[in-house]
Amino acid sequence: MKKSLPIIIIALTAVAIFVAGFFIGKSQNNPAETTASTETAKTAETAKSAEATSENSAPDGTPVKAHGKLTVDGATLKDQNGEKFQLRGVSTHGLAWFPQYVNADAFRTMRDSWGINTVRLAMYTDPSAGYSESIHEKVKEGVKYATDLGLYVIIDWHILSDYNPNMHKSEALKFFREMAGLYKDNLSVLYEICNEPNGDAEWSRDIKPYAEELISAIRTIDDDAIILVGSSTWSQDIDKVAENPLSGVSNVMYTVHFYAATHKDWLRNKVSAALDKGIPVFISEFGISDASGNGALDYSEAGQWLSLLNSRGVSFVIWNLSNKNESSALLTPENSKTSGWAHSDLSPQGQWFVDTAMKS
Ligand code: IDC
Repeated sequence: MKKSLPIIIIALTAVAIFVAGFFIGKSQNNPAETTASTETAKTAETAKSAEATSENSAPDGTPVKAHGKLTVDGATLKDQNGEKFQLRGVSTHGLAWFPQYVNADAFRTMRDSWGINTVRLAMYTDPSAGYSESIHEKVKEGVKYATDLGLYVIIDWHILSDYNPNMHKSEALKFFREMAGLYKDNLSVLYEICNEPNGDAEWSRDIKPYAEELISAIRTIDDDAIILVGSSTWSQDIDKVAENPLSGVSNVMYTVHFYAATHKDWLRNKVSAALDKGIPVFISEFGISDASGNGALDYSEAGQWLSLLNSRGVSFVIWNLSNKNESSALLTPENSKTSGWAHSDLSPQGQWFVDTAMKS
């Protein structure tokens, strides 16, 4: 008994030390584990909220908040929920000629009273049509108003009298690198790289190589925004595009422009055929007058266009937000209000757009 006592004491002490060690270990491990898991949770939370901010910081209740990041799937434009989505909007006139309509109240009026979700900023690119680098500031202003209002916004490199996009390619590259740098994380922005090639500019020979170069320059900076590409004959040759589309690109759509009193079944047929082939078509400019932007409105052809676009979910943007004395202007020439227009301030085309197209 006497001999075994120290052994028992040693054994009990060992057990006590072991048990204490176990609990001390636990109590040391537990906070460490808790801290680690809290840190992980915090990091995840921070990452999530940062993601949420860069992913969708548009104000609640706005189009961009509801639809967020846009993607192209086959011929279809989709929103952040993977749902088919149609942009419906208004193009400015040339920014150098009608800068007064690029203001937050104008965009708010069009969003809230007319129901649009998109504004197109038409920046003519020929110096004779008012282009100089200083006009980039007007584009940035427009993008800011649109973004603040949760609207989508198309940055339009509006070639027209400079009919071949390669004519001002270096300026275009510089411009879109600047824009992509500013807006690569902005969910509102779409880039339109050549409004309407025309004259002898050909899709395969001139426009496609231009588009490849521009798209690659933009993609180096902004890897996923929607890019809109025009075609020859004032963006009517969607059939040529369908024969020889761009390859290895994503989130790219092809524009078709129509003026209902001039462009009828034959152009609608080309649009349908292209869509059937899986070519994503985007109407980034249209009017219901003739192609000059003036003359009588053709409501019946306009109705046929609307049926086609709505049945196929094709986006459309009407020309133009100004009070110029021409029938494609959405405002009457008499009124000089730059926002908050009454119904009577709208031209016949303006009234058709708000009452018919936007309600269709
Ligand atoms: C027109 C404007 C007109 C301007 C003219 C020349 O409505 O006020 O004088 O441009 O710059 C397009 C073009 C678009 C044209 C429009 C109507 O993209 O710039 O605007 N149109 O002609 N393609 C087909 C028609």
